[in-house]
Amino acid sequence: MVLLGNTEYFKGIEEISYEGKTSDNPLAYKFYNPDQLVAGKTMRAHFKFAMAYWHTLCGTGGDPFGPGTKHFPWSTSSDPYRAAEEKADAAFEFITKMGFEYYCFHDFDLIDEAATLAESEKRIQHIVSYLKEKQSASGVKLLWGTSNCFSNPRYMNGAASNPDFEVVARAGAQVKIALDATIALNGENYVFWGGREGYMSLLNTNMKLEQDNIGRFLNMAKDYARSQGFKGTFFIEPKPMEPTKHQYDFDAATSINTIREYGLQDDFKLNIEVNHATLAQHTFQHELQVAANAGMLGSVDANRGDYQNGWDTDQFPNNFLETAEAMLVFLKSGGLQGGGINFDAKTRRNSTDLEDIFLAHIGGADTFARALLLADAIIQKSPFEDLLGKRYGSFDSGKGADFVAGKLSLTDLYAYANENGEPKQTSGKQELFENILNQYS
Ligand code: XUL
Ligand code: CO
Repeated sequence: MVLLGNTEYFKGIEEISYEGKTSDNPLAYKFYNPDQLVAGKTMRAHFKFAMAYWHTLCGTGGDPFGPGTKHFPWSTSSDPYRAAEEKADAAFEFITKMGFEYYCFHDFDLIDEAATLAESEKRIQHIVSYLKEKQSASGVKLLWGTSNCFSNPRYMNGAASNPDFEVVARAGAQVKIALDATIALNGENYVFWGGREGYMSLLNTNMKLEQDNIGRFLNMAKDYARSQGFKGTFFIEPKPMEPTKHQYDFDAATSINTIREYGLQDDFKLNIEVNHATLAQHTFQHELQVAANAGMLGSVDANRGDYQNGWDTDQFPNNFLETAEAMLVFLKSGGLQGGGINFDAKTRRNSTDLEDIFLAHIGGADTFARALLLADAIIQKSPFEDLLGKRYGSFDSGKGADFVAGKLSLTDLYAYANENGEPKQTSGKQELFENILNQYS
């Protein structure tokens, strides 16, 4: 294992390896076996697991009722440059020990924002060259970069959708710098999550202008990145609410409309986040399927919400049966286009041991691995596909096949229905499908 900085931050924790289901070592994978082939690909290649810089290195557990609880041994220096290097050292030690290959960041997760744009850019450039060295020494890669255009108070009314052009331009400058950083680090993709792109009250909002400005802004960002040689994919990450009441990219279907309306369909796909799906009153698998149907299933932010409340709790995934329903969509639609599984998840405020960060990511990776194995078994061995095929069998031949081929008119349907009388009742068999999921687990 390569340790790149001088300090070891996660002392006593070695590289996490696969020990199988019977292992009682909490710091071992029970299901995630990176080299194991599933449906013709290694688990490593299916998932491209990534660490999220913001939660793992920056989130100390503060909530509206109290400050952070976690005492991270990195970012201790009062010099922002040195503090950022410490954080990068900890990040790469963590990623390497997890056996992950990827990470994701917002610009100012990497290094603190400065008082001026020029100094902020200088800081980003410094940490980017530091990260470049760490990437080449370790083989770790950047899954995607993004810019935080929502935390700074200047963005309280939005970034690209801000009613004030001064702020829109400032956001443009920030995105340019974040794109430069992503490109310099060979980032494979670039994410736009809406942040404060939405509104609280229609009374003070020109919704049409705000949405059109987002369309213009995304096109500018795409054109700039392409002109700089960026070959990767842009992702929109849908979310229905939080921080604004009405987020413009509410869910997958709404975001696909944004992409198509502004002519971005050749360059943009979706990054689907589990907890964002459930906040939109959808399931994760529904959002994956909507994205896949449009050929836009790009990447995943893995986490989970909480059944008893309605906000973005960003917990680590731990329900393999639910995740298996998502992995059925994942496998049947051919996986992710360009992206990976980024753990956009945080340990709970009272999980204060450094070890907990490892346990959480191990649990998340094992949940996805176990779910993938289950989904694969269902597809390969169970009657699931046959049952599904039979349910739609009336479209395989005769008039049903003519209908699918676009050969029938409404009057043809009229004539057919008149001839054939009342359709016979056909059960949807939902419980049978659910039982198969249980049986093969
Ligand atoms: C917010 C969220 C973000 C995006 C990147 O809910 O998920 O962290 O993933 O900006
Ligand atoms: Co996210």
